[in-house]
Amino acid sequence: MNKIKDEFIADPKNGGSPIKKKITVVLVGNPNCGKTTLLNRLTHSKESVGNYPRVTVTLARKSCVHDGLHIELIDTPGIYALTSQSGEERETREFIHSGQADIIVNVLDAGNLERSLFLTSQLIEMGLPMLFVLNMSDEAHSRQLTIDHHGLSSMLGGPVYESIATRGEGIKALLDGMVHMHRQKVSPEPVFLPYDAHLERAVEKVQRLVFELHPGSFDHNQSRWLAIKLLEGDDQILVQEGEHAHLLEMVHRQRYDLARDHGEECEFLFAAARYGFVHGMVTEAVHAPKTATGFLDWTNRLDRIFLHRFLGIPLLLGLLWIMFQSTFSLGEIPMGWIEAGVGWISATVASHIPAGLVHDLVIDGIIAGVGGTLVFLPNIIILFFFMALFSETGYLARAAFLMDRSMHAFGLHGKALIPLIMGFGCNVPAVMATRTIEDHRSRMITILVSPFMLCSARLPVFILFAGAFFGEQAGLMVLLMYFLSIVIAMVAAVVLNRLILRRDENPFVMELPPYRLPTLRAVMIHMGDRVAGFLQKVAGVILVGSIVIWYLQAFPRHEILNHDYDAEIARFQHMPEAVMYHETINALKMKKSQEELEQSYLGRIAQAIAPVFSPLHFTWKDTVAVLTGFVAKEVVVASYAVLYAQNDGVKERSESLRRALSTTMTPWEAFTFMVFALLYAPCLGTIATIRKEAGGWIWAGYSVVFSLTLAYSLSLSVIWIGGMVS
Ligand SMILES: Nc1nc2c(ncn2[C@@H]2O[C@H](COP(=O)(O)OP(=O)(O)OP(=O)(O)O)[C@@H](O)[C@H]2O)c(=O)[nH]1
Ligand SMILES: [Mg+2]
Repeated sequence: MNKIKDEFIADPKNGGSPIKKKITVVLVGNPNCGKTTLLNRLTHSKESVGNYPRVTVTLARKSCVHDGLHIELIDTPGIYALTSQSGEERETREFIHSGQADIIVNVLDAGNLERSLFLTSQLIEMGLPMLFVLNMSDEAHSRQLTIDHHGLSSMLGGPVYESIATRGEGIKALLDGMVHMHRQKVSPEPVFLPYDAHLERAVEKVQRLVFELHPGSFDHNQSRWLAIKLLEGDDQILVQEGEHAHLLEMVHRQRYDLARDHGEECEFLFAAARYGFVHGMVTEAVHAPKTATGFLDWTNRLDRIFLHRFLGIPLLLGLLWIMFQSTFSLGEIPMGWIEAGVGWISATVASHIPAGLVHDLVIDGIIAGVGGTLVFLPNIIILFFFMALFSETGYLARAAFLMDRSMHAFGLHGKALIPLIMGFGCNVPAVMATRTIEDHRSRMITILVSPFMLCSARLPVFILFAGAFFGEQAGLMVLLMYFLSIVIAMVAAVVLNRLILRRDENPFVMELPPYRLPTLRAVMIHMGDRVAGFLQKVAGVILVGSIVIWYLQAFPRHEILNHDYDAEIARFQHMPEAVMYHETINALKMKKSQEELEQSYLGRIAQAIAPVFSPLHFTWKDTVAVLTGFVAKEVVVASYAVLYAQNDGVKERSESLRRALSTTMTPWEAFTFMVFALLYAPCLGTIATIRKEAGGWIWAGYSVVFSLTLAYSLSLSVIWIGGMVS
C-alpha cells in the first residue's frame, strides 16, 4: 500500500489528534451515472466520458488537495451490483473488497434513483464510511422530482449531497463532506436490510460459524456481511473462504434448503428483498408528478425518429456521411494553412542551414516527415468533434442499438458494438473496452476483429490517397473505407466463429441513456484526448521514424552509381540552352536520386522484401511505407513524405505529396494499397494490448497472422479485379 497514505499527522483543525495525511476515496455507482465527470471536476482531470454505459473500463487514480488534506480519488467502471461478473466490473468489486478505500462515494443518478439504489443496498451492508451523491440533479429537477435528502440520509445511514457534475455544481460541498468525514472519524450508522425470517435464520447460522472460524477478526457488521455474501453465492468470497470446508458445506446446505423451500435460487431471494427495501425507500423519499415530463418526453420523441423501423438506418448512414464529408471538405481549408506554414518554415530553415547532411536531415527528414503528418490534424479534430457529439448526446448508443440485430447475424455479441465503434478512434481502448463482454469466446472474437476498424491513425493515409487519386469523390472514398472496415470486421467475425470459436448466443439488451445536450467541456475533453494523443505521436514516434527513414535512405553515401550522372549534368549545363534543356537536367537528377535511393540501406531492405508485394503492384517505396506502419500507422504518411521529399530531384517544395504520389500509381493500385493499409497487422500498441487483454502472445500472434493474410488476399483480389475491368 502507499507509503504516504499510512503516514499520520496531527490535525491542527481537530485539537492535534492524529489523522492520515492522505486518504483514498473511491467513486462507485451504476454505469453512466456521471462518476468520471465528477472525478474530472473534483481533480481537474480529463478522463474520457460519454453518454452511454461502460465508458470507463479500468480503475483511474487522480488526486487533489482540499483543506490541507491529500485526497486520492479512484474512478471505477460502473456496476449494477456487487455480484457482477464481467472483467471490468470485477475490477471495481475487487477494489471495494480490498479495503484500500478510506471512504466510498456512492454516485447515484438522481433521475433514476430506484435503479441506482440497488447497488447501494449492497454497499451499505459493508459498514464502510460512505457518502452519497445525487448526481444529475438537474435532470431530476426537470422531471419535477422532489427528493427528501434528510429522509434518504437517515435511511442510508450517511450524508447525502447533490451535484450537477457537468456544471461543476456541488463539488466543493462534496469535498468538504469527505474531509469532514475523515477528520471527525464519522463512522457509518449500521444499516440492516430487513430480510424475511427464513433468510435471517440462515444468515445468523452462517454468521455464527464465521465468527468461530475468524476469532477476533470481524465485528458484528462485517461477519453479517460476509455471511450474506456467502449465501448470495459471491464467488470471490467463496474462494476467499475456500479453506474452511465446513463453512462452505454449511453455506451450500443453507442455499439448497432455502431454494427448495421458496422455489427460487438463494441469490434471487436476497435480490427480491433488496428490491423491496429500495422500492420502499424511493416511495418514501421521492415524489414524482403523475405524468412523465420534460426530458424523458424528449427522449421518447427523438427515439421515435432516430430508432424508427425504416428511417433509423438511413438516418444513421446520412449522419455518418455528413461526418466523413465534413472531415474531408472542412478539413481542406486549415490543411492548406498548415501546408503553407510548414512550407514557410522549411524554406526559412533551409536558408539558414548550409547545404549538407544537417540541412538534408532537417529539411528532408524532420520537417518533411513531421510536417507531412501534421497537416492531417484538422481532419482528426473534425472527426473527433463529431464523435464527441454522437457520444455525448447519446446517439452513439442508438447507433449501437440500430446495428444490434445485424451484429448478431454475424455471430458477434451485442456488447461488441461499443468497442467496435471506439475502434474508429483508436484500437487500443477498443480492445480494452471488450472487457465488458463476459463470455470469453465472444470477447476473443471482438478483440481479434476490432483492429480492422479504421482508426484515426489510418485516416491520414486514406485522406492522402483519396485526395490524390479520387478528386471530387474523395469524401465518398473515405466513407467507403469506413464501410469496408465494418464489413471486413463482420466477415472476419463469421470466419472466426467457424474457424476456431464456437458460436455463442448470450442475450443482451442495449441500454439507452436519455438524450443529453453535450457540454462544451465534455466535447473538448473528448477531442482534446485524441488531439493530444496525435500530437504526442507526431512529437515521438513520427519524429523518430522520420529521422530513421531519412538516415536509412540517405546512407550509405557515395556508392558507385551505374552511370556518371554528375558529369552528364555538368555537360548539359555547359551546353547552350536548348528546348528540352531543363527537362533533361531534371530527368537526370531524378534518375540519379532514384538510383541513390535504390542503393541506400532502405532501398536494399525494401527491394529484398518487395517481391512479396510485387503481385500487389507495390513499388519498393510502398513497401517501405507498409513496413514502417507496423510501428504506428501514422508513420505510413510520414514515410511517404520523407521518401518523396528526397525523390523530388530539384527539391521543389511546391510539389505536394499528393501530386507526387498520383504520378506513380494508377487509381486501382492506389485502392489496392488503401485496402492493404486498412487491414494489415495492428500497430505495436494494439498488439501489446491484445496480448495483455487476451492473456498471451498466441492471441497477439494470431491477430497479426490473421490480419496479414486477410489484407494480402483481399488486396490481391482488388488488383486482379482492377486488371479485369480496366
Ligand atoms: N445532465 C447531466 N448530465 C451529466 C451529469 N453528470 C454527467 N453527465 C453526463 O452523463 C454522461 C455519463 O457521464 P460519465 O461521467 O461518462 O459516466 P460514468 O458514470 O463515468 O459512466 P461509466 O464510465 O460508463 O460507468 C455524460 O454524457 C455526461 O456528460 C449531470 O450532473 N447532469
Ligand atoms: Mg466513467
